Amino acid sequence: MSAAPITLSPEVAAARAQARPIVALESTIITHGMPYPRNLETAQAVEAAVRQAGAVPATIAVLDGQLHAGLSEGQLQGLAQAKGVAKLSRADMAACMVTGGTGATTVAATMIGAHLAGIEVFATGGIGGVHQGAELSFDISADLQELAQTPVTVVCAGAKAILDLPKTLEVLETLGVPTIAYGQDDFPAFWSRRSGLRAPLRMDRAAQIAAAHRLRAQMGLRGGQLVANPVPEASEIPAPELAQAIAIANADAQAKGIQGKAVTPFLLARILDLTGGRSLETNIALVLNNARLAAEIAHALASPSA
Ligand code: PSU
Ligand code: MN
Repeated sequence: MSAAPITLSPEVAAARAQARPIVALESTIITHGMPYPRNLETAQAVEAAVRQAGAVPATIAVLDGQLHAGLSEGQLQGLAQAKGVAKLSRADMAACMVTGGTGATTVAATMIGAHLAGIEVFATGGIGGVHQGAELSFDISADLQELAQTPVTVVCAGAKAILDLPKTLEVLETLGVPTIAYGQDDFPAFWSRRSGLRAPLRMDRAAQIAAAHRLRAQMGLRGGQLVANPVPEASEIPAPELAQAIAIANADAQAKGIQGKAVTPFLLARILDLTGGRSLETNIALVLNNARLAAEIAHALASPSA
């Protein structure tokens, strides 16, 4: 069999060889989730937070046809400023690579890249899920299916209330994805600590999350785990304050006939506008918080008892 079609940065390759903790990071948040230059500053700060926690960051992206785990400073800067970068999921990753394209990886594609690189933990902001009105549009993110089949533990801050959260939890249950709230009973809702919905599972320690990851593999259970880590209290925007912006953003998307891959980036940009940039500060705080928890889980996985 030929080697996995992924290029590890020297730092990631060394960490793999020495079985040191590594945290994968996605790139769609950089190209489609935040405006320049905050996207670049955030990507750099998240990598720094992972290093500070004693793990190695591995940002995943396709650059000129090459799938990378671990980007150089120059590669990260280029991606943050590039225009027209593709947003890649399971369906279009290989096509982008064979045509020499450049693409940012969503949660689904980052899980695939992480798994190819031998990385078991991945930190992001929010995952894709079931969109409001999905009973008509059928818009359900491929992230959910990926969690059901690729063995990577994904640390997020829950899912945004731009989605239909009860339906998102239902689909995760149907697919057999362990959905674990960290340190509380409520499923967090990205900018808000609470969604008002009880999470199916709760864990209070990174070591437990790592142990469950290991045990699932030993039992031959397919797929990963979803860890929902509430945004730090000081940075949260309570759900009622966002309800109006979310309603407007969803109505605008419908009125403009936004479809497919364009839906999530459209909603994110619209909410940023409608909250006068406040949502971005919360977004940055929660990604950093997730990077720290992911590093703790990576440490636990790298220790022999896990
Ligand atoms: N949700 C967020 N921020 C994001 C995304 C989702 O709060 O940046 C990005 C992630 O990369 C996620 C993708 O995997 O959007 C989901 O897109 P879609 O809904 O088209 O599957
Ligand atoms: Mn979609």
